[in-house]
Amino acid sequence: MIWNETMECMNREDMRKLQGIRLKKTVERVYHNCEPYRKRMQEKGISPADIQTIDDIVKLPFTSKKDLRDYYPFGLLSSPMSEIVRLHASSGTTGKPIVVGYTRNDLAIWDEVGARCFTAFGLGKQDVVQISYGYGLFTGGLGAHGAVQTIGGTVIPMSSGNTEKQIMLMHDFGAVGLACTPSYALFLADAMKDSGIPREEFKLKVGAFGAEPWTEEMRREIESKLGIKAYDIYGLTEIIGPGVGYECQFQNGTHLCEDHFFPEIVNPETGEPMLPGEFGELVFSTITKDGMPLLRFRTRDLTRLIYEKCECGRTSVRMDRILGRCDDMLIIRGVNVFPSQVESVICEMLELEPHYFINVDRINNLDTFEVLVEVKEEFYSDEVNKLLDLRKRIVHRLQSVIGLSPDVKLVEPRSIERSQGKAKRVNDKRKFN
Ligand code: DLL
Repeated sequence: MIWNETMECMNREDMRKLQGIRLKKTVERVYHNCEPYRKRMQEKGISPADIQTIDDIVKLPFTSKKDLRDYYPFGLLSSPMSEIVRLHASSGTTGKPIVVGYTRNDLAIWDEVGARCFTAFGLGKQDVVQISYGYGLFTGGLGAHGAVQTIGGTVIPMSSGNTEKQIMLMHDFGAVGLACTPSYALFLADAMKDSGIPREEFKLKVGAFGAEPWTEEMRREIESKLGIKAYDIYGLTEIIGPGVGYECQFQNGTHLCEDHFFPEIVNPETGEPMLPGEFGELVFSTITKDGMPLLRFRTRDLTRLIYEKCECGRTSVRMDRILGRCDDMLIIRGVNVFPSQVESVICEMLELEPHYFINVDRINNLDTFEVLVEVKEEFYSDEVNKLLDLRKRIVHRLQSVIGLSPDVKLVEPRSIERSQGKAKRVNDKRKFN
């Protein structure tokens, strides 16, 4: 099922024309209503008249997370406060959060793109959907909430936490859909097992998982543990929240709502555009928002864009899985390491649970790299020799994938702390030296 066929299946040429018209309007809006943007454009020697088609986008200045911090809280709004009906914020690792203001029209756009996602996941008005993303300033809860209501489904506004109750209501209310982070989905899978309620008594079929990077191996793990289809949903606060992109039934890349959010891929170091299909940093311009439109926002997310038509009939550009964030990348003894590489190795090994934690430190000027992995119950009590052999195999696999041999520690089942929202999987102590 497709929610908005006109937009999701528009031919490429018409889409580019539409994007051009919308970009032009947005540039005019920010130029006349938002001083920092006007100043930036003047500094670059450009005016709204220089933006006629979508190809002109490269003339525009970038916006960074730092800009959102510098103009905290409302400096980047392009609408008066009287038009802003909602605020959301995302907490950074340091200091003040990033704040986004939405007009009524922006909330309607958010509902619309969210409805595209949940429709693509196969959900509709007959379905009960449990929303276990956190409600509040985080966009996950309320974003998914609006989406499910828009398609006419029944929302269980659970929020995260209170795991036993999650399982009880999922069972009693007959939830068919579950929306939460992939790491929390795994946590709920264990809780479901512990509850003693047989799987056949749950109606759960579909998951809408996002807000953190996850791998194909993690998807398989969730799908088999929960017995559902696990779909990827992508988004970020600065742009709108969940609903910027979603997978269709072919689970072959994330379709982007490019009639609202125009994507580019640039070299993360130089900002130069990459060639179509190349990996780099994802950049978005919102081309329909009123409250806080952003031009060429540097997401720090690393991926590539896929322009081939999808089997589902949608023509929208797709995004490959997020490899990680530029700033998630660890450099250990000079080697670039993404936590997702560790995750894929761990998830492919039968004896391991899909939970891990990476510790990095620097001792005597040498980087240390430790990976804690949880061994499954049935393998943990095995003989020491077998565990030693398992450890050796993990080190070997990680060495061949990453090019570094970490110090692997096998730990007891369920000893690594579980998360109810975005998982924290790395402790890099070097930063505090
Ligand atoms: O995480 C919005 C969201 C909520 C998306 C619920 C999906 C579901 P922020 O807290 O601003 O917003 O974090 C945005 O999270 O730049 C990515 O690095 C990461 N992220 C979000 N979705 C995905 C995904 C929400 N599906 C940041 N895959 C983004 C990988 C994701 N990373």
